[in-house]
Amino acid sequence: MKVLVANRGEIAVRVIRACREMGYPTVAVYSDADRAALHVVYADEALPVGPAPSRESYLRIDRIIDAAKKSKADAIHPGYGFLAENADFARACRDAGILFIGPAPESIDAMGSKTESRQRMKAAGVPVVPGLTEAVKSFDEIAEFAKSAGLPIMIKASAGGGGKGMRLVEREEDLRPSYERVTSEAESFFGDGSVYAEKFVPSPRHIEVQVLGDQHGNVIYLGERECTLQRRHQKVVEECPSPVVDRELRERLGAMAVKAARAVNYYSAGTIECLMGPDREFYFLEMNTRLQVEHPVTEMVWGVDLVKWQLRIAQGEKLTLEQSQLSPAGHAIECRIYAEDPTRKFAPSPGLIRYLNLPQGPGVRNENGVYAGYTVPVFYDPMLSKLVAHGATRDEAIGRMKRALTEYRVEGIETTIPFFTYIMNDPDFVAAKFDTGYIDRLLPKMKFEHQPRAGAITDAAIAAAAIMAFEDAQRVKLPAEGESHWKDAGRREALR
Ligand code: MV4
Repeated sequence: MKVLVANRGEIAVRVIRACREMGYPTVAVYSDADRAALHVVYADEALPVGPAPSRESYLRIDRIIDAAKKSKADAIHPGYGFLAENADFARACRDAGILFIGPAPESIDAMGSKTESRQRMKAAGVPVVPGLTEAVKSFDEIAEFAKSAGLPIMIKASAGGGGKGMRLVEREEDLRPSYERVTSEAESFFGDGSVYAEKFVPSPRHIEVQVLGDQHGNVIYLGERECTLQRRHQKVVEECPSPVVDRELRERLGAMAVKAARAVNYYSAGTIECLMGPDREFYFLEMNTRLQVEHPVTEMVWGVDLVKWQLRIAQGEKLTLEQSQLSPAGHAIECRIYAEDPTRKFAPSPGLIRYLNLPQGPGVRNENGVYAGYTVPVFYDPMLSKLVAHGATRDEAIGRMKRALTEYRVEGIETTIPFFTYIMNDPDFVAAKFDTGYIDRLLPKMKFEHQPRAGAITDAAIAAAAIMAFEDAQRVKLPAEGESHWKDAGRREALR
């Protein structure tokens, strides 16, 4: 089976690695900005798919399918983002006789709408956040819900997800303006202005459950991930297992997730996102019908290669993993290392990576999309790598992460490495005392030690090397006629 990877960066590299381990040749696709990207270097073949903006390249279904036909690829892995949750893309693959390495388009569709997924989950007996399951026809229905359920409520776009198109309403006078705001945002973001409302869950944690299903009706869960630490709805640190989930709760979460996946005939790797209140009540939020960025923490703890399973499942293989045989071992933490400057409100810091030293050693896994000498382009998400630390306990994983962060060196661009060092040393993080407001409360407190301008160390090293080379050239005398270079060198050595 020849696999085209319809993505870039670290996730394309991750998929190419799984393919190579299984003996499948790979085809990379690249935009004009990505000719020299790492995924292009690692794939067996590479084809261009258009200009730098992803709208004109990585998001072009027609060009990706053409590239697959041209390279005679049998299958396409979409990675995450871009076309990964686009049911039309999954259908286009099906129509072209190409295997889509992911779930059926019908499952993607069912989970793509918040109102439809809430209906299906409710019918299947999966707990959803109390609230409406149909988009409202007018503001009056929102007002009516607010009255019966009580404030605060959240107004959310039916087509939304991942934090886009939603608003918290705490006061009655804000109801109408918020409704109008979410409706117009939903219209412009998703081309679908329909909205609904649900009760607000205060101080929640974001806990998600990994599932794996095959095309024969088998579904298993691989525990949960703690993804509460977010900044502007972007995850920052993820861990497996969640420090607040014990075995009994894990089994209940797992049973819920399997039920949810079965309700949409799910196969491949998928994730059930939940909100969990301080009382540990949990509610289905949405399902991500793809491989997730943070999948490595689950892989490290559950000992399962999720990408290889996606490849097997897509070809119709049966899941041979059995729930009763699976258990978590140890603890894993992931930090998303970004080309952003944490001292300048996380402004993107694209540019040339002049020097790179990646952490290694016991319990460390690095999922990297870049290399020394590579220029981080301005066009895409500036994630450089995912640094994962695994240990027997959470404390050991934190210790390893802190150690790995000290080894990590990136010069030429700014990164979020100092931000993670700060988090790993924060007593509340170490005590696992956090909710979704943690990062916002931490940022104003954060002070970074002064660090030399990125690149300054390299500049100094180059200058020092030039001076030494110059001095060396002055010192070395040509040997006298007939004298051996070796003898001369030996004498100089002896004189030192
Ligand atoms: C909520 C909520 C509280 N109550 N829904 C944010 C992302 C999107 N997937 C759902 N989100 C939330 N929905 C109700 N009914 C709080 C959030 C929320 C949040 C959730 C997970 C992780 C970080 C968050 C940050 C702010 C708000």
